[in-house]
Formats: sequence, structure tokens, C-alpha cells
Amino acid sequence: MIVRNLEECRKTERFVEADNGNWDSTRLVLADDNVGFSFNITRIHPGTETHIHYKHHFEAVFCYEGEGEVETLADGKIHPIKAGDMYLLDQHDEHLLRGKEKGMTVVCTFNPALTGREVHREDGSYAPLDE
Ligand code: 9YT
Repeated sequence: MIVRNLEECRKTERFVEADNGNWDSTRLVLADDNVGFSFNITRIHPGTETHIHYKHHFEAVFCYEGEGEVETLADGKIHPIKAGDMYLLDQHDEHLLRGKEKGMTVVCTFNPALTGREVHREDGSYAPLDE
């Protein structure tokens, strides 16, 4: 069994910040744990908008603090997200993720697992495992 502490992990290279400053993420479980998924605590900063398109990953996101919204680009729908809500990108959905006034804190799981240093590429994706 493995036990890790969020605040302790924030002091290590498990802590990653987006290049544009929109979010930070602490990767508590990664590919090298060999369990088939990764598990991150992510803070979406207030008033930010991030273009995301995980072409090579599935992601489930659970909001436990704050408020934001997800706009899915294929249909232009705006999905308000508040504490207690989960969204699942089961179609590799291209979207805009927005943090409202207080931002939001979310738990994210990715399949396949992130390896640790991923930040969004120009097209909103993370690299697949073989790149
Ligand atoms: C919700 C989301 O995808 N935010 C971007 C960061 C991501 N959760 C990560 O890399 O941990």
C-alpha cells in the first residue's frame, strides 16, 4: 500500500503549474505506480479559461470546492460545475474549462495514467505514452 500527503507532495516535483498560470496540479498517483490510472488534485484559478482536448486520454473530474464551467465545443453547451459535480470526458471532448470568481479545486483521474510532467500542448492535448 502507498500513502502520500497532498501538502508534502506540493513541495516536490509532483507539483506542476500550467505554463499560462491557469491551474496547478499535484499528481498523487502516476504511471510509475502501475495501477492503470493517475490521480491528481488540481486548482483551477479564478477567472481563467483553458482550452483542453485530451485526444489520447480519458479524464474524470470531481469538483469538491468552488465553481466553474465547462463549454463543450462540439455543441457549444455550457455545463456549470459546482462542488459535488463530476464530469467525464468519455468522448475525448474538446472543451473550454473556466474557473469562476473563487476558482475551483477538483480531483482528476486519467486513463492512461499521466507520467508526471504533462502540460497542455498547443492543441489542448497531453502527449500519448509513446511520444
Ligand atoms: C481539469 C483539468 O483537466 N485540468 C487541467 C490539469 C489536469 N487536471 C492535470 O494535469 O492534472
